[in-house]
Amino acid sequence: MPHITYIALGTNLGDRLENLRAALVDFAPEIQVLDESPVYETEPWGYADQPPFLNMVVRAQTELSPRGLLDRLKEIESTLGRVPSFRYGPRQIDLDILFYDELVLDSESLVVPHPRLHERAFVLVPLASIAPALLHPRLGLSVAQLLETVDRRGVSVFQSV
Ligand code: PH2
Ligand code: MG
Ligand code: MG
Repeated sequence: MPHITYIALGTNLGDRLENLRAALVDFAPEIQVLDESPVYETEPWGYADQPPFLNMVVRAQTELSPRGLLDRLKEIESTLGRVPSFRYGPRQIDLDILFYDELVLDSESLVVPHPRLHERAFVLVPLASIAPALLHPRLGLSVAQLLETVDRRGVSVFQSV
């Protein structure tokens, strides 16, 4: 049974557009991209003294389990040269599971929906461009409603791919 998942991509080191493109190429064949947001340039959140990010969100289909998907995303991150950094620090590529069907999961290694997505304009702006009506299964609010609660300054369209 295929599952629908939303994945956030972020990068602020190296050739940022190329990092996004390379990650999308590596998603195949297990993670089939169904829809892509534009690419946004975003001010760093959480730790200010680092280069600006490029962020985007995709809707994808997969037969992988949540854990299998997480492992595959971690594998792609290391293939693309991600090296360990500190919390909220700079990174070559970051691939985060935002939603997985209507799953609500709290485990030590994986929390779905992503626990901070509703606070982050750099996630909500791209997400709202492809799925404004999507309901957050824990908060019971749509992505468009969540977007109204955050400060969108510092998030601007970089390009549509
Ligand atoms: N990722 C972080 C920390 N801060 N800021 C922006 N603008 N975009 C990100 O993807 C991002 C961040 C850690 O995951
Ligand atoms: Mg992240
Ligand atoms: Mg991550």
